Amino acid sequence: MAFTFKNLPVDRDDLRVDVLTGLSASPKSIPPKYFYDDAGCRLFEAICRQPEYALRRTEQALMTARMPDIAAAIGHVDCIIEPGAGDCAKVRLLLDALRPAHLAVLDIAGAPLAAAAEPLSRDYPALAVTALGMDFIHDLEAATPYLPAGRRLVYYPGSSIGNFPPDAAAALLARFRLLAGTDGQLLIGFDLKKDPQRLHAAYNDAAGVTAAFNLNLLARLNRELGADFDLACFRHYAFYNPVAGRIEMHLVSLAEQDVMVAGQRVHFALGETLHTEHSYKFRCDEFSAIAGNAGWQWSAEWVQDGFAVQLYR
Ligand code: AVJ
Repeated sequence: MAFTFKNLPVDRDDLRVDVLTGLSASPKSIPPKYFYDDAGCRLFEAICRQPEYALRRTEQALMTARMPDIAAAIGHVDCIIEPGAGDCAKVRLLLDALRPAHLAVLDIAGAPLAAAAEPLSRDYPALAVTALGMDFIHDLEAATPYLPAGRRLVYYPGSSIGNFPPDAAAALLARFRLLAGTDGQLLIGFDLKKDPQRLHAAYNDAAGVTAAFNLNLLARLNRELGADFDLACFRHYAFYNPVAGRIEMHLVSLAEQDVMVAGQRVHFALGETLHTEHSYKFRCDEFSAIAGNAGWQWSAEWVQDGFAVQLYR
């Protein structure tokens, strides 16, 4: 039925500025959100099919198996809001169970989001769908004029929250309260701490798909910023850091080399790392402490095979 798409202005030259800033820092780093160009999105889907990477499959299995209970705990909602909705596949289970009148999906990649969200308004004829192409990490407030009144549920699945260090995660969850409004709830999925060998294997799959995903970041910079990274001169290196409670992904320089990026010369020493991602793993109590700092009150949780979904008010 009703479908609305708005591309809200992103008032920053994100990729160029963020990459040049990250490459001039020490240690060098690039924010993980830049993994997800078209090739990166396809590679991430391929990661989710690898036997070692169970995160997506486990969350789907949990949501399917426990949905009656989850829906009962949530109760009636008028609007579901999903930041970072991407292909809009995950929210369907919730739409089936909760039958809200309104769905708002937000993503930095506006055009693919609109393409994924439009079919939802056909498949759910009573549902009003609003797709907002926007940078919800830096400018969440821009979404509020497009959200209907009533009881809202913010849905943040997939352990995306694991990309943020605990302080930044708490800050983002605090901003989600703006989306939820008064009386709102938050349903969030995250990966649990588990056997470090299992974690290690999940980010070092035998087929090399995670390595290709990591290296695609350099290919993207070659394509979009006219950079000249030689992908054979960097090694995918991912490991679980149990002190920090996170997977760290790096691209380690195999030689001393200079690379041109957006017209600037960037020097890499032999063995120097370009840090590309943190993927934090939590215990349930650790996560509820973070959400508690953000002003959310724990109300229920579901755990299955090393993955957790928690509900907050
Ligand atoms: C999309 C952030 C949940 O951290 O597991 C997968 C991204 N990186 N393999 C994760 C990712 C390497 C993924 N998240």
